[in-house]
Amino acid sequence: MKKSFFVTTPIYYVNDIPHIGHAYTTVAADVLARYYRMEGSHVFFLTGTDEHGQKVQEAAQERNISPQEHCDHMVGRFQDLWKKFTISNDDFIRTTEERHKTVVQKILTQLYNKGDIYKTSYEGSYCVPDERFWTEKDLIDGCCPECRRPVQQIQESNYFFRMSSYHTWLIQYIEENEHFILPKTRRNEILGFLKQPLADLCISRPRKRLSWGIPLPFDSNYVTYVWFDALINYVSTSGYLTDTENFTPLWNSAVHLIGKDILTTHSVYWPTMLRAMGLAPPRTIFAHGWWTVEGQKMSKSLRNTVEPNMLIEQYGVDAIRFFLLREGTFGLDSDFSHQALIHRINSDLANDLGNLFNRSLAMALKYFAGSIPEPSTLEGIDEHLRDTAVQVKNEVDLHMENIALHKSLDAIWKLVRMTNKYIDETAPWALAKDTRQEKRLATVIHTMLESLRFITTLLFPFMPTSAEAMWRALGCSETLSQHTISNGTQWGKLTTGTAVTKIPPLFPRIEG
Ligand code: ME8
Repeated sequence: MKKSFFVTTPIYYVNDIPHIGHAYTTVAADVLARYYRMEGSHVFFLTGTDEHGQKVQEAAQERNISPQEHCDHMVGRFQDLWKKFTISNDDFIRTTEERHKTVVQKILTQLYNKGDIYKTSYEGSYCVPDERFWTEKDLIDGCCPECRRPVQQIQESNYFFRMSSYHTWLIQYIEENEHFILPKTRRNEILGFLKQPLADLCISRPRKRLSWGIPLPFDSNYVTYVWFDALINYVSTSGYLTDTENFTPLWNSAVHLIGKDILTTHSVYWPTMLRAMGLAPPRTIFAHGWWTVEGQKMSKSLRNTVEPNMLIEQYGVDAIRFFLLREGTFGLDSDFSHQALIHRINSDLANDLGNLFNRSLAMALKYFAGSIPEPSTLEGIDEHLRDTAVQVKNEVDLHMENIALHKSLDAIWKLVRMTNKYIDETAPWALAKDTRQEKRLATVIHTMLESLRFITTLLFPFMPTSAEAMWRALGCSETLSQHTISNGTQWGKLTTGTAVTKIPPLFPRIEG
């Protein structure tokens, strides 16, 4: 049976328009999904939108339309952008869909009947924009610790989830499962957080205050708290309660990619909810870092949000996908600037990769009329390049396993640079001047094209459109997406005699 791989992004709020932060997580998930598909796994890649809650209700009111109309309008921005980014998601969940709401209500009923949900009266400081209660000690200067806006004193009856009863279990689970929360710093952060007492979680909102939510099946005066609704998307889409045979292996392989802003909800609320439901936690929660823009927080009020559609138009989709994952360390914060983007494109893509590709094809065309020549015995320098290519493939596998996406790109670039160096050192232009060196020239050209085939295969998850174009230009059969990684990275698979074709530069230099 095929191995399973289930990867998710957060489901994004529809009240915001997508920016590079959202694109970052989604592209990263796409890279993992494409890699595991190529590796031969059964992949389920899920993204979507979070459509309930106060902010959506208010935004719809402002526009004088119904919340559903507002969501229907906004969801297209995400779906269109993911198409432009060549995102290969297998499903797209909207929390307003029936298939989701049914599962949320079933889970609520199950936990209520089990005694894990109870009603009580509660008084506390409430942050309206964040839809969250805070205790007095959480507040900073009397304001919400997250958004720093003033809180309101509210008293009301609500339903609570007995999160506190899973406190000890959660600590033990995190301690015993090193790869559950990654990177390690985030794991330590959560273990630190769990040293404090863990309160029960308020999971309802009175309908008179918030009507745009999923009604509690056992009390129609209330709707579900948006996080209790949203987190369930990960199981409502993957067969929980509907298709156990499919669900179980998928769930055991689940990786949630998230930003560090939603670490607590994912690594405290979610596993305790799952435990109450009788399910194991996902395999891994990976919280990546935060993008700033020219050193500043991205925000609507600063008018500095980076609009991905414009970037794609200006620089090309693969350049942006590449930049997002190459610029920083996956897991730490990164900074966006046009200058940094242009620098990356010019140095890594135009100079290193583009140049390598163009000059290799040009030489195959010039010296062998574009027909891949037959190699003879490899010399030390050829073997060294071959061994590096194989080693790089193994490194990429390891880094993908650890979700160290930047390290995979580092490894691939090691091979790009090594191949450029190989060409400089073997100097095919000099060999071409000496007819006695014809066999050697054939071996050198064959070896560099073989290395390019490796590079192209390994690049596919990151830059699918460019990799496909490179694959075709190398005269390889079918499309790259029809090949497995092991097939594309087997040295010696390049077919002698097939024709390479010259293509326009994939990554033109950007001036200015
Ligand atoms: O939190 N840098 O949705 P959201 C990096 N609906 N990543 C960023 C970013 C930035 N500056 N800004 C946003 C929600 N992100 C909930 C999630 S999941 C069950 C419910 C990315 O629209 C990052 O992945 O606010 C972050 O976690 C997510 O967008 C927040 O998206």
